[in-house]
Amino acid sequence: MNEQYKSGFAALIGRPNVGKSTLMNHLIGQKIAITSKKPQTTRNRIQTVYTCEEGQIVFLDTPGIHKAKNKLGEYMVNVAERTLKEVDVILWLVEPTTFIGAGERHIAEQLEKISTPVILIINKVDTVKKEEILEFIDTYRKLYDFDEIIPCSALRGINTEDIISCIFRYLPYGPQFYDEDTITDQPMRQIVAEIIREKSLHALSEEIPHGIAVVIDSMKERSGGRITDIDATIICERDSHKGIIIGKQGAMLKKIGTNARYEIEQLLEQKVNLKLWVKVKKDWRDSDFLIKNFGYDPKKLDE
Ligand SMILES: Nc1nc2c(ncn2[C@@H]2O[C@H](COP(=O)(O)OP(=O)(O)OP(=O)(O)O)[C@@H](O)[C@H]2O)c(=O)[nH]1
Ligand SMILES: [Mg+2]
Repeated sequence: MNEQYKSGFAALIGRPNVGKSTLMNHLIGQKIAITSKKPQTTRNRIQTVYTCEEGQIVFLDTPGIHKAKNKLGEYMVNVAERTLKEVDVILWLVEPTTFIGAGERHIAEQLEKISTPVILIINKVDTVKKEEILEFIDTYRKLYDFDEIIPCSALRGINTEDIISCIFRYLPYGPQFYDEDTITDQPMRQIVAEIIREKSLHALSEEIPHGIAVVIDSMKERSGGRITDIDATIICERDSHKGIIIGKQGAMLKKIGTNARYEIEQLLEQKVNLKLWVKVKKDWRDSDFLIKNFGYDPKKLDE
């Protein structure tokens, strides 16, 4: 074994909306996980790979840990909490604040049960005064015995290089798991579905976005290879939501489609013909069968 090369797994955990996906995208230098202002954006575990001369870090972005209100929520929290046990180092992201809520205490309790090293990342420091940061560090230090504490801004790229070198300190020597071109384990169809969900999250106001799932019905490259046809369905929970997603004379759906198509074209590096449909599946987030059908399969966690 190469005694210089390090490799291992780093999990990003924390409450919803603290910036886990934003930070992971920033660290690997590519947008793989979708992000939004709305909490509970990430629903599945998303694996990405960072490779450099020193070694390889496999990042696992997880859904925000929260009080689940339905079966989909339970699934999401389960994904996040199970990930804790399977990694070499944990990056726990928090808001820059001196207020520690029940959500943070719950996470601290989970971490007490395991011995994995924990790096506290105080994110979004671009939104606070520099002088305040020491106070935040002091507050969090009382909550848990962290191995390291790093303040940063994932959005502005402040202090994020320190995170990489810090992670390597906690990784074992080991082989390169993936070739250096590998960025993610997410299938292309999945990334495309997520882009459409992200654009829906961005375009729609409160309440509705949480009840949305996106399914790719078909995705085919035309012969000649310069254009891909994609048919996708946005699933929502109520007839009234369907009306809002479609919008006046289809304006909302058109906006979501245009924004998604633009980004999918960048990703696939070719023209895309995107057709979107909207379907109602009442209360799908509480149906074991439907949540599995839409890609949130508890069995997959055992793979
Ligand atoms: N000002 C500021 N905003 C940030 C920073 N990092 C993330 N954000 C914003 O915070 C919001 C949530 O970011 P996400 O990356 O989606 O958060 P998340 O923790 O993955 O959220 P869930 O997937 O819902 O658990 C987005 O609007 C981001 O642009 C930061 O360093 N500074
Ligand atoms: Mg996320």
